Amino acid sequence: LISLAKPARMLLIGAPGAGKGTQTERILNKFAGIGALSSGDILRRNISQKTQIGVQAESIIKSGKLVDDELIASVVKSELESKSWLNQKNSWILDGFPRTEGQAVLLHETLGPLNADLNMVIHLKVPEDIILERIENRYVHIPSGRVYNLTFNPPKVSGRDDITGEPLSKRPDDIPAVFKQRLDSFRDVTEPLLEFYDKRGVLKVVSGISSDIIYPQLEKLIAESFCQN
Ligand code: G5P
Ligand code: MG
Repeated sequence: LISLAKPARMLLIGAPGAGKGTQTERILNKFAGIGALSSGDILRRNISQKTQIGVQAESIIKSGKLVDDELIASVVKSELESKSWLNQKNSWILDGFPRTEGQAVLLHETLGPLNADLNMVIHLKVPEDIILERIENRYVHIPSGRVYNLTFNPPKVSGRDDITGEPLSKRPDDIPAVFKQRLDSFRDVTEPLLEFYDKRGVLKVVSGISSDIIYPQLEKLIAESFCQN
């Protein structure tokens, strides 16, 4: 594992199925001392545990729409608090939050006063026409957020998580009609966020048709930005 010389507070932005979860896992396997939070994983855990937040979010997620900015911002903020990541020292990756300008402003209200704003926002740019196939073949392990694909990275035992052996499930929003709505949300409200972060000088772009092409670009960016003094 490679150590960081400076704290990294990163956000991954990408279309549904672009590989945010996949790349997060690869980064954590390469660099020491980085944590990660996926807003979608937090919501899915809440749904499976039938919490009040889960009950509120379930039908929205199923429809492919976005949950309310204030709701997701407060959920992520309490996760950051409970992990003691609200400081200048810790390094972490946010996967999937913020994904609207409203959410970006809410996060800045939390991090700005701590002098701990995001210092790298990475757009994972993948052609839309190849990602539908990916999510149709996706299976997830809800407790951990680990993600599989029947062709790209199949589980060792069919239908079971590699680490725990627990059953995998299909996400209810991984069907073509809902995927289209998720892509629309991405184009309408998340893509404009790229400009917001570009103006603040923290935006980087990596692109390619496969996660294997994108990952080396990501690794290089992180190594160059955070591993040298
Ligand atoms: P999520 O959970 O954030 P999305 O739609 O943003 O969901 P998703 O679908 O989780 O993003 P990903 O993480 O970018 O995609 O992609 P992934 O899981 O790593 O890869 C997709 C599949 O492709 C996997 O099966 C993987 O194995 C495979 N794969 C990866 N690379 C390759 C490759 O190179 N080749 C091939 N063949 N396969 C590959 O959000 C879900 C919902 O939660 C709510 C919303 O309702 C949202 O729709 N939500 C929020 N609402 C408001 N604000 C927020 N901030 C919210 N966050 C979540
Ligand atoms: Mg994901």
